[in-house]
Amino acid sequence: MARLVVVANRVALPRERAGAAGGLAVALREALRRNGGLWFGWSGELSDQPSPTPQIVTAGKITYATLDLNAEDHRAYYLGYANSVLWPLFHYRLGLFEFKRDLFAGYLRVNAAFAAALAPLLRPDDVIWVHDYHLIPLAAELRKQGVQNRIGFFLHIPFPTTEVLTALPGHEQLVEALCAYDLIGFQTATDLRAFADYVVSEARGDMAADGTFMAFGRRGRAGAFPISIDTDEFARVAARAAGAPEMRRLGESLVGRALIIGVDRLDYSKGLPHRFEAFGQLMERWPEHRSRVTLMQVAPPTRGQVAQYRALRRELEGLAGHVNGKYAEFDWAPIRYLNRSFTRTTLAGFFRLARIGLVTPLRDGMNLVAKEYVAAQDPDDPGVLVLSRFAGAARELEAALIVNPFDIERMAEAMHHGLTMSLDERKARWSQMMEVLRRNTVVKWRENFLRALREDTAEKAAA
Ligand code: ADQ
Repeated sequence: MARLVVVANRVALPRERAGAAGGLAVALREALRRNGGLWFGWSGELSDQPSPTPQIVTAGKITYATLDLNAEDHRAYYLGYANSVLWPLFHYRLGLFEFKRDLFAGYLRVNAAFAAALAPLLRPDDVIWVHDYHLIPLAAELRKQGVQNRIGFFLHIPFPTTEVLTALPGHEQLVEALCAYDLIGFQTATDLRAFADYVVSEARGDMAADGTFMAFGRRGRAGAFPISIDTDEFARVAARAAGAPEMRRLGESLVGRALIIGVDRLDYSKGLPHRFEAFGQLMERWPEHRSRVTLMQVAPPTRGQVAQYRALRRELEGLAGHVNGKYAEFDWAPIRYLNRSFTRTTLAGFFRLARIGLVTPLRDGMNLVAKEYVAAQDPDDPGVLVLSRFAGAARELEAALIVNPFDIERMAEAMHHGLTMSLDERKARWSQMMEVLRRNTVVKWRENFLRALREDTAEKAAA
């Protein structure tokens, strides 16, 4: 079978500890190992004069090829266009996106440089799988380099509706570049529909029911491929973690109080201020929960160089301080707010201890924390997932308590409902969600995507 080439902004290098890699990195590595593979992307390093040829590291059957960025490209491509333009816009935050032409130019420049560095490493029958919004123009740039291989793309974040997307200057150029892929994967049917609408109403193209599209003179296929987790493995890790010293410490510190847990990157898409306010309302409207419930929010800072992220951090510190100042007792603080990360194993253990998993993004491609929380539960005493309707995961985890994160009152009610829910109802809801997660794992996701990408290859060859 053909070699697989994975391209992503960041490369999970082999020196990163096995336990630290998430389910996605593990699933991709497995696929690369199978027939030999190449993982290509940014090294995560900055240098004054980066070499245009990648650094190569080989580990077993996998070759890792990485490029450094210079400070200007990092500013324009990564901090700028990817994270201050596409990220807010694709998460429906028109008020936060800051378009400047030089950022778009930097984005295209880095994509072109990546393509120029990758092209010489490719073999004619390689299948190429590109990941995420940093690299939308990569296929178009590879085509300019004469690359004719099958190239697939998976978008990990939402694809916005046409009205939102057209606010982006140069949206035609971006979507035209996207259409250079042979297969475009989205997280949900909603994202796929948004893309189809753009193709038909803006690009005046065609899209058939099977996802085949014709736009900008290019034919391709698009589909929904909801990403997931390694369900059974995560459940095993959580069960094993239950006996670890951290869990004992957490358990002891709670002295019988119920735990509500939130685990997110510190990002404005995750709806953390709304969540803290809703928790404040829970304390206000149901005083019986005071001194009996603790919200633990784990949120390590990300993208600290972007102003909006610094502002969010300050806002959350203020909100947590406000709720704690109002309701804390000398032996109890309502909110434990931790700006740090934990290992996957420790998080899995925390999830299992928590009566409620609070996953309330304002917009999220999928949200794997929701799935991990469910997988981590004790089948005999499962907790309750409170889940935003705007997370891709809500399409699959219908047995969660689904909330609109803009409706603070309703979120507080959902927490109250979760805290008072009968064991029978908790078990029934959890079993339904677990069934979904056992059916659709990260391995299934990977296989479905690669099958679709390769199927087309076979069809082409037969034609
Ligand atoms: P993220 O926005 O990072 O990912 P999410 O899917 O929730 O969001 O998390 C990805 C992984 O990071 C999970 O395995 C999770 O456990 C881990 N993680 C999150 N917060 C953490 C924390 N505080 N400490 C340690 N680990 C943490 C993007 C999209 C999502 C999409 C994923 C995968 O924004 O919508 O689900 O990619 O496609």
